[in-house]
Amino acid sequence: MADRAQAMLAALPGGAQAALLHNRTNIRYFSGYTGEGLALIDALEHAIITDFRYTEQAMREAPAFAVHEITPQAQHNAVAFARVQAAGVTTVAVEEDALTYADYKALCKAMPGVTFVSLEGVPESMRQIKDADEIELLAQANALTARGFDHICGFIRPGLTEKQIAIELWRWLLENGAESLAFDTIVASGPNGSLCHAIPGPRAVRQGDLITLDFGAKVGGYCADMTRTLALGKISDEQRRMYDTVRQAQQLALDAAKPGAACRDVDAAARVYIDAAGYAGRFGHGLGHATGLDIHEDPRCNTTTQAILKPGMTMTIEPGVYIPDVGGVRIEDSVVITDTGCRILTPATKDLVVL
Ligand SMILES: [Mn+2]
Repeated sequence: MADRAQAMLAALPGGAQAALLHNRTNIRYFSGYTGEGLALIDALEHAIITDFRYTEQAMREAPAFAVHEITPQAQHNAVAFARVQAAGVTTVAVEEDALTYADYKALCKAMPGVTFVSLEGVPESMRQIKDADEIELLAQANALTARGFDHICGFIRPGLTEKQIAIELWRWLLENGAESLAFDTIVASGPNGSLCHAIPGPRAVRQGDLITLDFGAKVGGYCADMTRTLALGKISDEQRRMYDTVRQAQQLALDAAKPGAACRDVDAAARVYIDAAGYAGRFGHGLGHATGLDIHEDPRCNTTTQAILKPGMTMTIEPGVYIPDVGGVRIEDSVVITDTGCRILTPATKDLVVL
């Protein structure tokens, strides 16, 4: 992690000699610290600035960082100003998407004479390429998530509500190694399946439903993301055709996901197929996104991105078809881009599971 801070210092834009971080994910990425506060990284010192509630935690989680505790007289920005002056720093880079306008005004007032420049997404760019340790944690998180899918397939039966199914998934994942869930679980049954981000509700699942489950465990801070749509009892020919279409589209996108590929082309590999199958306009979201410490990271695979896939990126591949009043199908794997293609991190079948 010390290497990461050094690498960021070497890449600071605008002549900045220090980075003052507000984004908690970035602070964790560089230091290991997961609590509230600021991180100030310059050539003299790598520091966490926090309050009494978190001091001990910061010292445990970020052994390579100095920990400075604020006082009633010297709050976060004042402590940062003292450290900046000690280091002889005159230009500080900040994350322009992590500060409110009020934060920025307070910072300028507390640090007179200091010039602030944008960090220009340097941490987020670094975070796009995962190292071996990060990929291992993502693999563990996704393997656990896939086991959760096996469990829930043995649990679902007619009469259970979407919410009961979501609670059981949450319970099982937490009892089996997840530190938390990576995001709010989606359980969308029957006609609710056309809502891409449906909130699990009181609807009881029944024979003839397609049920979409989108969920993920968090392990070591890293977020898994998988989706499967399964069938409860006998489904119609049209539901089956939706499933087969999405499955083939997902495979085409997996085949296209390799280093050097334009994310837009990977999206198109699935989208062209879905459109040609008669579902034009029914796949209304992007194909996928990067995952890491945050569930949604850059790059994205969609119709407008300019991004190019590189080895070490971890992406979701998640096409879907959504038809109001009928339902929906989505199939999602998490993958890591390798030197030659991509490796699926989601060890779960994509044959239609019929319960
Ligand atoms: Mn996703």
